Amino acid sequence: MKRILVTGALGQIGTELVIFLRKLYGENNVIATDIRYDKTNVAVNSGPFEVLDVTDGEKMFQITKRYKVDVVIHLAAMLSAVAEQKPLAAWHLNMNGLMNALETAKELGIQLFTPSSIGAFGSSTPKEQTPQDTIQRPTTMYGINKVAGELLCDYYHMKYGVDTRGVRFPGLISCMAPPGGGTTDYAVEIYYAAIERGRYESFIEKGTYLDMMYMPDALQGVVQLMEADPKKLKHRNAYNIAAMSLEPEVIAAEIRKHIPTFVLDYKVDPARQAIADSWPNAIDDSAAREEWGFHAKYDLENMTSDILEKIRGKVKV
Ligand code: AKB
Repeated sequence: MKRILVTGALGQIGTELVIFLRKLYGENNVIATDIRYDKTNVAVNSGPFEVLDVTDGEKMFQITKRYKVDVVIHLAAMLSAVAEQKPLAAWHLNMNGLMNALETAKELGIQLFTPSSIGAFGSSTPKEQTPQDTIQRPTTMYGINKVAGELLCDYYHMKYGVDTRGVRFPGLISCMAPPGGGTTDYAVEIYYAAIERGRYESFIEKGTYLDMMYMPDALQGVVQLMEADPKKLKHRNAYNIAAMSLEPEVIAAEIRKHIPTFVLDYKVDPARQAIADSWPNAIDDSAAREEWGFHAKYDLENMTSDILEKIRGKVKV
């Protein structure tokens, strides 16, 4: 990757990815874009930034061309819980935004990364060690968008030779920018609540296992996949990647090693619980390991120590 444009750069992944990429490829070689402008966000004030609504295909094309971009990392999307509340808006943003990114990549002959998700699976998918290639009949609008997105990326690669690549992200845990409207957001909130209040009320039910990953592993994965030898990529548009399968009590027990008085309560949100129940417990990421060497470094123990220390440093208790 030489010159990279990131959409949705002020989101949970984008904010950290832009900083990570600027360190690797140079500040001026990473163009951050987002629908909103926030001068306090580090992605805005550490290098080039453009306001971009990804449903505006012409503007996306013009910015990408003007900056002589080699790679688009298309992150702008509506997450699972909000997409269930606003299915038409989700379809509009998630699908038209992706189509614009694909058309831009096709017209300019450049690479495109876009993430899929564990949300691309559904209740009829095997729940344990979910294979790379398996049944994908999601029951959420977000999941339908993700499956359609995986197929569209395959189509643009096969038909037009676009170098499309992607992973199925698990829930991502981080503390630089908050997640917005996802089902796995509880796993971020719990750490803030532990530091700020010493207790948390989970909207996801006890015993609900979902794949999670600490952000540094996700960022490393994006770069590693984009730099991988294309000849080795048999599943280029949506590799399962995994780090840990967690449920609320397991996270709480780990937090108690640092904050022994931490209390976890439950106030389950039926809408988000239904989404979580339709997703796998733990996915198999052997294709990503074999084809491009993915390997998550963080487990629950080292992630928890790291994130608690970071949140302590930024939150006034
Ligand atoms: C969500 O919960 O919607 C996302 C995801 C797993 O794709 N974090």
